[in-house]
Amino acid sequence: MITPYDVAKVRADFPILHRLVNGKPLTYLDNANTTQKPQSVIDAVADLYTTYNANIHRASHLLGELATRAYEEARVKVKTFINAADAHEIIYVRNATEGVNLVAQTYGRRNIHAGDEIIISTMEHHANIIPWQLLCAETGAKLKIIPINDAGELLLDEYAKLLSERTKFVGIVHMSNALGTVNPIKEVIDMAHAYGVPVLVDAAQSAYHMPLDVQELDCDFLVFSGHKLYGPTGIGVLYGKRALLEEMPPWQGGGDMIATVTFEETTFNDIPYKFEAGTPHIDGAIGLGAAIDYLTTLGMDKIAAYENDLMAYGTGVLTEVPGLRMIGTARHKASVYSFVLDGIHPYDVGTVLDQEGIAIRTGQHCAHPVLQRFGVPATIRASLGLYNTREELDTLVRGLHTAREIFGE
Ligand code: 7TS
Repeated sequence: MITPYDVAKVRADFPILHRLVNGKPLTYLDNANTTQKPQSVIDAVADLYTTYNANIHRASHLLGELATRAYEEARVKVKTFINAADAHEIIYVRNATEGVNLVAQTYGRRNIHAGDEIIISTMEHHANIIPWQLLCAETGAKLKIIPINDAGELLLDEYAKLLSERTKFVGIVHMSNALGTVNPIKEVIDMAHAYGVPVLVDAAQSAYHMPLDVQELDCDFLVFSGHKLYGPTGIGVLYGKRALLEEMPPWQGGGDMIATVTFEETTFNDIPYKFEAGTPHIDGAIGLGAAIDYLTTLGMDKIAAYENDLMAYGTGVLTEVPGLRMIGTARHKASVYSFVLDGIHPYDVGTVLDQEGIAIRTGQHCAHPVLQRFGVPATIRASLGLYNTREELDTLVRGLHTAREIFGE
């Protein structure tokens, strides 16, 4: 058993983990959906409202200065967290979804035209499908889909065949929320770059499980959500290479995103502010900064090592449950178990587990096409966070046995 950090101590940092659910200790295994928050994140948000709340970038008083500083310091923390070259390449958005939509509506509208092709994969979350479908409907561009094998791995040979001079964009998920597959993202990016095609990485799932380095990956855009990264909801990040962001037109208009305004002509602010119209999610950004501090102190490499060990343990004990079929068995997988139980509807399993205080997600995980690929209408999904334990996975297995006793033949 690998113990890169003291998980009992870590669990003490998360107040919600100590509550009861339906009279049972909470077993929180719905981290792919959203993660729980350490006290330091809760305190950072409370501290803003208790001691220095003000609007940013515009107030001529001390509180405004303090709030602006905290908001911008958080941006630098994000920059360091993903190793961006420059904090100006970090744009605050609401979530990963908004990051993809921003790129589709600005970069996409300007550069993608009728007859052009956009490549995504079978295992995308809807957040990296629908924005491109909308763009295609508007421009006459076409969506091309990288197929996957029965284990839930990308078929890179097929991807190579899809790439051509017609390809104008590639959007790819780093880690699948429905299967747990971790894609060979560097290879995907390099293959696109060989055609001069920019790549957006959907890191919504990977960002909180493994170290990320956008310079090493050489991705052109990358998105993730604060709420999955042990931070607040309503804040997310779009990373973009400076040269691309500078060329992109603004998305939303309003305060803070302009340099000069007359009724005849408006000039726009520099990046990242050009893309941050209106009063932003100040407490969200500050909370995200605190979450990044928490993760950095623990160490993303240690978190990855701990979760990989836990993942292997869980795969072992789950495989022993009679009638359990794992959906997604990629060689490189992280922190997600998606499965079905023979003859029992996933929803019924979810209900039994909830009675046991076990939080998981059942359904299609906002990734309908990949479930269609596996021919299942829904799965039961348990997903790990940095605070989960082997005991909790044993609890899950006991809950599955209970579900089989109640609903099984
Ligand atoms: N991309 C991936 C791979 C995701 O897993 C999610 C959310 C998103 C994008 C969108 O994130 P949002 O914060 O903008 O909503 N995934 C899930 C999930 O698996 N269960 O609930 C949300």
